[in-house]
Amino acid sequence: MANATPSPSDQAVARINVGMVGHSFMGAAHSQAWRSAPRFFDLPLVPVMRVLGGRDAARTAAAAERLGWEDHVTDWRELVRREDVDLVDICTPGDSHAEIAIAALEAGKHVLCEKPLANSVAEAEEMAKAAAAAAERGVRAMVGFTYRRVPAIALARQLVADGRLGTIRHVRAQYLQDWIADPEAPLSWRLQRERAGSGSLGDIGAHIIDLTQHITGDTIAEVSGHLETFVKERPLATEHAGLSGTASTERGEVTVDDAALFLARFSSGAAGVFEATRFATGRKNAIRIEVNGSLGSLAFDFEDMNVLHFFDATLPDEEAGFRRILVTEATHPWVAAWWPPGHGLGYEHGFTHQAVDLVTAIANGVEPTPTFADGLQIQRVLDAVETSATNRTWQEIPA
Ligand code: SOE
Repeated sequence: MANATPSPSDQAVARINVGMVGHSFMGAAHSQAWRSAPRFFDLPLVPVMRVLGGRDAARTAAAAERLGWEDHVTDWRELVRREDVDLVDICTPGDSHAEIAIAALEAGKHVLCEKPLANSVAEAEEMAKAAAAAAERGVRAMVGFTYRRVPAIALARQLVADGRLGTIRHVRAQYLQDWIADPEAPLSWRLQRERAGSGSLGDIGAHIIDLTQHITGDTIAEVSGHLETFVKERPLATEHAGLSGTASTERGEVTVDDAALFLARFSSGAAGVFEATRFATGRKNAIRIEVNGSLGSLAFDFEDMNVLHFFDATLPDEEAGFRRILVTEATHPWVAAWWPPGHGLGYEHGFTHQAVDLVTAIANGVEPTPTFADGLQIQRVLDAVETSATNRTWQEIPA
């Protein structure tokens, strides 16, 4: 059952047993989150890293040992059925999200699912339906849009919610990487439509869709998209070798976009420009967001993730200017649990905050966000960008 399981050894500390499926890049990031969350935060439920699932027995055993899981299995169905698993954490490619998440929710397990929620709107709809049914039984589901939980992003959202930017006019968002700029970089699963659903669009474009909607509290109503696949064929990847794998001598077709660009109209009337690419040579993980409102602006770049730039247009012209806020004070969200001011957080901390917020929501019996319904809405935006790019027309996002 999904309820917290009291530890036999210490009835005072409520535990939540986690089973995680997948142990590559995201699996490693989530593992460190489950490990560090109870060590830095006072949690109402202490996660126990009970069992790791992976297809290959030897590799899964090695990963379980390295990442700190008590047990390992090769069949996710067994993991989902296990009585000693309360929460299923899905860190697999998108083609298995729907099946695992729905089975887990039906088995009464809470679910954390990596982004994007699914590979299609149809799958995401099924998942959102399963999550809504599970919520009635107190079983919770959340999508892993971790960048929401970077303190500077939370501060940005707060400034907008407090009205410090006034009416939002412009939203500018870029997610820039370069790990496949080399045409000989291997054809990993992230470059295969049947595994990943789409390319830059779903993998990194989904993040900036989520972030801009999260910061502004607004939703994208309409899009006009353009997708580009610059390199149509690549050497096949040998499995399990980092983000892109190592190259084999055989070649295969790239079936996803390399770059995704789109214009967006937000429900409020704000105008958005979005760019997601893995060909921005020299940009490693640059998530750049700028929002301009009638009373001010804010700007963020993940490559300098502890900083938020804020321009307050209500100040006299002689004093106004972008202010560089170091978001490392104990009064900033989540920061008090970590280091003294100025010592900074990194990529992994967003995952820890995600684990903290998820188990806290479960303990408090409230819905964690982003919900599967939020994930479905983002999936609809992704789908609309693809349709728009194919038809060369603006495309509305269905409500
Ligand atoms: C690869 O582009 C990737 O690992 C994404 O899949 C993640 O969501 C992002 O956090 C970093 O880049």
